[in-house]
Amino acid sequence: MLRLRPFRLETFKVFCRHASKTGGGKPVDSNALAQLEEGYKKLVASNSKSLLKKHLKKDIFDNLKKKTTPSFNSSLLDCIQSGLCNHDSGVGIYAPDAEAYKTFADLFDPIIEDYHGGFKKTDKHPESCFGQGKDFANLDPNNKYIVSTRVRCGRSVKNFPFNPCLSEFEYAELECMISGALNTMSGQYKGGYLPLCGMEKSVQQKLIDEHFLFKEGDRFLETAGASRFWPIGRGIYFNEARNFLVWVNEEDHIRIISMEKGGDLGKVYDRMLGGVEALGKYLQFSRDQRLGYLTFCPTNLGTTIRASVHIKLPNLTANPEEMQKLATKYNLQVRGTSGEHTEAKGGVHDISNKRRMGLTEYEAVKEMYDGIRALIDAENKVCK
Ligand code: ADP
Ligand code: DAR
Repeated sequence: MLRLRPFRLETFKVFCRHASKTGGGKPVDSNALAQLEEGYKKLVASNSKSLLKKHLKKDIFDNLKKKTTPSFNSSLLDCIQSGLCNHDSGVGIYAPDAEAYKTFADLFDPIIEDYHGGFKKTDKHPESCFGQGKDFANLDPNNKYIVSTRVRCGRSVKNFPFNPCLSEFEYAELECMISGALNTMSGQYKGGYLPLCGMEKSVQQKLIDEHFLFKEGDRFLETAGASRFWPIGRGIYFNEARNFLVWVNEEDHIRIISMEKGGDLGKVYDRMLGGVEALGKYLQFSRDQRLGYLTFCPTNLGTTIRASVHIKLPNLTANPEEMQKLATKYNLQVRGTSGEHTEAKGGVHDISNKRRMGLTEYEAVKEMYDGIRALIDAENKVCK
């Protein structure tokens, strides 16, 4: 049974004011068009390796540059300004609202196909099939390689646009709805919500350094318009054991995270699944028939699951070509110790499944499981 917050007339009035202000179908203004043309010219001339540069061909650019989404008036500039400003983007595009995936499908579809290993515009993401933790043995029972294991998924709350289209009030409204649902959690999930507003800077930095809390001032998100009114509406939920966390309104409305020391992937995964189920009793999540669960970034669509290990593989690290060859073979993403766009510190890499669409939740976690086992086997072979 879904228990929504009591209807609040002022919420509805603000929503109408916001929607009327941003009602779709308005032509793109000349200033935005000029920015778009200028930014596109610079991108084409750059040595960017982003998927945006790879797939935004001139004919697609010309066909899309004057389009806007029907409900929130999001433009092509709103979608790609992060990639135009940051030529070192890996992807370079976000959806300001769910309709953008359809309005700008000619650009999103080839980028989705490229990133998610061949998910074509005619493909349909499968229905959810989560499997369960006992399907996955401990990846490192002797604690030789794996420092910690983390599994996360993202969820967007129905009837709210993504970050760049949220009003200040809607950030607060979402935070209220999500933290309200979190504060009903019991058993191993019982804990407390910490808004970023009012959080001591030293506490915030410690949580970031411990890899619990998201970083601040991400230039990719800032230039995508996802950091407006910061830190209003943003925060983190912890359970008492601090192995279940929820990020509120960072990149997505909700990131549901389970993590702990060691390699017990099954236990970490089960804990995340229980959290998703508990929150789903109070909140309605946005799910598209074809794209699966909807998120702000196209790299997170579908299952939205990233299963990762912080792992030390000194021999493979000394042989990066071999490491990358295996990562490619098993659809793994090798990142630095603090996640994307960071370097490995102390030989610790963050290695996770790369693709999230065109496979079930169980298959996405299995792909990471098989890949990490293959990396550990290779580490042993290289060492002998
Ligand atoms: P996401 O990985 O959810 O897409 P980010 O890359 O922005 O989000 O940040 C992930 C955070 O979680 C980073 O601080 C990263 O160091 C941390 N992290 C990722 N995997 C693990 C892990 N297995 N153990 C501990 N921390 C992790
Ligand atoms: N930083 C952007 C997005 C990459 C995917 N990571 C997300 N969504 N957190 C880039 O294009 O590099």
